[in-house]
Amino acid sequence: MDSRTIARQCTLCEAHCGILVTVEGDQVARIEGNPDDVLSQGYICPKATAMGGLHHDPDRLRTPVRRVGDSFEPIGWDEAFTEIGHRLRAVRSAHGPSAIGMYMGNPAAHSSSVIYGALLRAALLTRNFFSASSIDQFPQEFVAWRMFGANVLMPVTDIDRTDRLVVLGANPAVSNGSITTMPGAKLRIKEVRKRGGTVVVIDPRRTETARLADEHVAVRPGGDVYLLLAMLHVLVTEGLCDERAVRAQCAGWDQLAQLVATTSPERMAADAGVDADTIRRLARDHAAAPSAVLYARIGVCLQITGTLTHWLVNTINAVTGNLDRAGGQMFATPPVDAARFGKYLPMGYGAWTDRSGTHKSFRSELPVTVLAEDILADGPDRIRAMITYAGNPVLSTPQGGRLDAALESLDFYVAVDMYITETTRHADIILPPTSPLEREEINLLFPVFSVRNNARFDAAVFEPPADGLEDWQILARLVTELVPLPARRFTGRALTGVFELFSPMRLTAAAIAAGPYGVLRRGRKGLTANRIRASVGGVDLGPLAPRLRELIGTKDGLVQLAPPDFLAAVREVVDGADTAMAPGYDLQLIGRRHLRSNNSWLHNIPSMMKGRDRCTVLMHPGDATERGLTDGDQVTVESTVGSIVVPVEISDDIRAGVVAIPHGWGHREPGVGWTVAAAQPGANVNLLHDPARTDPFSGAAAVNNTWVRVSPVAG
Ligand SMILES: Nc1nc2c(c(=O)[nH]1)N[C@H]1C(S)=C(S)[C@@H](COP(=O)(O)OP(=O)(O)OC[C@H]3O[C@@H](n4cnc5c(=O)[nH]c(N)nc54)[C@H](O)[C@@H]3O)O[C@H]1N2
Ligand SMILES: Nc1nc2c(c(=O)[nH]1)N[C@H]1C(S)=C(S)[C@@H](COP(=O)(O)OP(=O)(O)OC[C@H]3O[C@@H](n4cnc5c(=O)[nH]c(N)nc54)[C@H](O)[C@@H]3O)O[C@H]1N2
Ligand code: SF4
Ligand SMILES: [Mo]
Repeated sequence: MDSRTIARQCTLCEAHCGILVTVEGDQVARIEGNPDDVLSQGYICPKATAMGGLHHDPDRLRTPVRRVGDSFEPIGWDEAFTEIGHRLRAVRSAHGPSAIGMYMGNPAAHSSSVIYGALLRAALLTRNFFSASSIDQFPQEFVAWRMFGANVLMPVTDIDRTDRLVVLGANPAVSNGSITTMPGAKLRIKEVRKRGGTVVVIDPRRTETARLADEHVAVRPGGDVYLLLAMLHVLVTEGLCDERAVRAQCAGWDQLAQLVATTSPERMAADAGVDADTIRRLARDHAAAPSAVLYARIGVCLQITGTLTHWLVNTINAVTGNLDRAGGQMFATPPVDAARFGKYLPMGYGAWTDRSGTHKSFRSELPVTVLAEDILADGPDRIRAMITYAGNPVLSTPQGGRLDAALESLDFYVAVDMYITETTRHADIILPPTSPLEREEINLLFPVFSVRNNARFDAAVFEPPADGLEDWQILARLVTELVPLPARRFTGRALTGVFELFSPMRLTAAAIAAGPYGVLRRGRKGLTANRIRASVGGVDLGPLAPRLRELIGTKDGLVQLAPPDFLAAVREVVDGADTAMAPGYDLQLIGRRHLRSNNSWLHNIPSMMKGRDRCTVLMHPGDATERGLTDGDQVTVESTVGSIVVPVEISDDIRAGVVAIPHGWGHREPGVGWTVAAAQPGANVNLLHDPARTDPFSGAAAVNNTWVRVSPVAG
């Protein structure tokens, strides 16, 4: 049998590890790490093989399908687009552009088709745009915008050169890093210690990352804001800040110093759940290290204090002189330099609100937690039609369990997805893109957040089927269908022709040529898409270099350490009671991720489902004994808004008083859609999270730190 090996990347998570895909006949025979990859150097995690599983999955849709009752039947592309155009235009002309809502999910960011996602969004002219960003990095973008003047300026953790890595609410040993592309994070963490550096993990659970660290600090869920305020108190009052860096880079020092004058470790210790001596030591060590970096992610981002915590994280890095220097927080110089233009991008903050008037738009979108209500609540301005693209919000977002009913109540719903999922099963029509192994591209986004500057090519492993469409082609056709008749009769075909000329690959090639390494700037030696295509494993573009001055978009060109509304909110948090606490609920629920799982959508790949049940509630032995529970018992986990049943998993890795349940589970009974996942469905933890609990600045869902109670299942 003929056998061939193709180099590309695994596009399942932000690490984008280089892989070598060996194909025998028309089957993926093997997927291995590419030792020549300039960023991942041969590392892959167990999920990489799922790229093959996805491609061959019999449940993956290969043609558009139309819903008939509770099942789906295949239809042709032209028939599908004609019907979609007709239905969407009807909704828009009767109720206006905002009657069509759109949700864009996480995998959209992992292909360059995302350019066309943005185009479709613009063509819709809707105020009701939602994305996975509001259940992910929104607080970090908000902070980047307020501190550095552009939302894309979320700093990268320079893990490969730091002397002290302090990880807060992230588990890169499993997740392989996020808003810092660091494939093989585990090895990089080990390297910090090998070269004499220190690694500290601050997390209510002794995670896989904590096991690699010098020290684990089991903070109370939601305690980080107090911990960081107390660290700042020590840095300021003990004169440990890097005054030169502060003077050169920052504004707001006096207000900041005044704010933290009262947040001593002794005062903050109880709320942080960390003793005062430990906090003092953490602050002193951060200042004393030649370079040090606080790296924070989902565990502190998806909290009601998400914005405040990330502001304090960046502030501590900045005042200790660790912003924009090797070993601290830095900004990459990617081949397409999106960060340089970030400051010109309007954020549309508060340009409109959700229907209840509670949430402001941020970067012209609304938080996804309001989606169900904005469809269901009666009124002329409700959402009547939806487009979802690469998202599964029924499982991934807290909606009080109402999104199923909401999606079912729509006049029309079209999904761009390769599976019938808990979400897309409500669609009238599902449009499946070709498989990731059938597309070629150069990813634009993740080099913006990579630990080393690079450019890498994704080769197509298989020819796409003759009648297959990539995501961008589907999205382009949707844009075309939105053009009003009769104009469309003339422009429809012409537009499709124009879009074909501007494929993401062509646009990327042009942007690279014009970018910081491109031929237009550097002449014949400059970077081209063809050169990237020809380098198996990509082109290394060197270590990150300081560039804050060039990128910063604040009015005075300085890092804003003390936005007045942040200061006011901190005062409230410090003086107020814990608003999360609910009488009768005695455990704090947080999330966790597993190495063989990726949000909601790898549970249909048999190789990812081996081993014991993973959708369990992790509980401290003391808490289990108190409730008379033994390992594996089925328990009911209840919050003020919902309840689910899962098995208990007892472990002293988790702080007493805290429980952890992974998200992305709660699959359907066998029927249409995912057959493998249906055999081990798990339960949907997002039914426990209150959609009303959000970060008040960015609107991001606060899915960490929900008060729950756990009891044995009766009988
Ligand atoms: N409780 C809790 N909830 C969470 C989180 C948490 O920590 N705790 N984490 C949140 C985070 S960080 C994220 S990013 C979100 C994710 O939230 P979502 O993006 O809404 O959900 P996913 O599970 O990633 O679903 C992705 C969907 O895209 C489809 N898909 C995959 N690849 C492609 C492709 O190339 N093209 C198209 N068209 N479709 C594709 C899959 O079939 C699947 O249906 O979940 C969030 N939800
Ligand atoms: N294997 C795998 N990898 C993934 C994904 C996946 O689903 N599976 N998803 C991908 C996506 S979309 C993303 S965004 C990234 C996310 O990447 P990470 O942020 O690294 O992912 P998590 O594992 O959710 O880590 C959050 C950590 O925060 C801790 N935590 C919870 N509450 C608190 C708190 O109050 N304070 C502190 N200090 N810690 C807290 C949790 O115990 C957990 O260890 O991972 C990506 N990589
Ligand atoms: S860490 Fe795993 S899932 Fe993420 S890109 Fe690498 S191989 Fe793929
Ligand atoms: Mo995410």
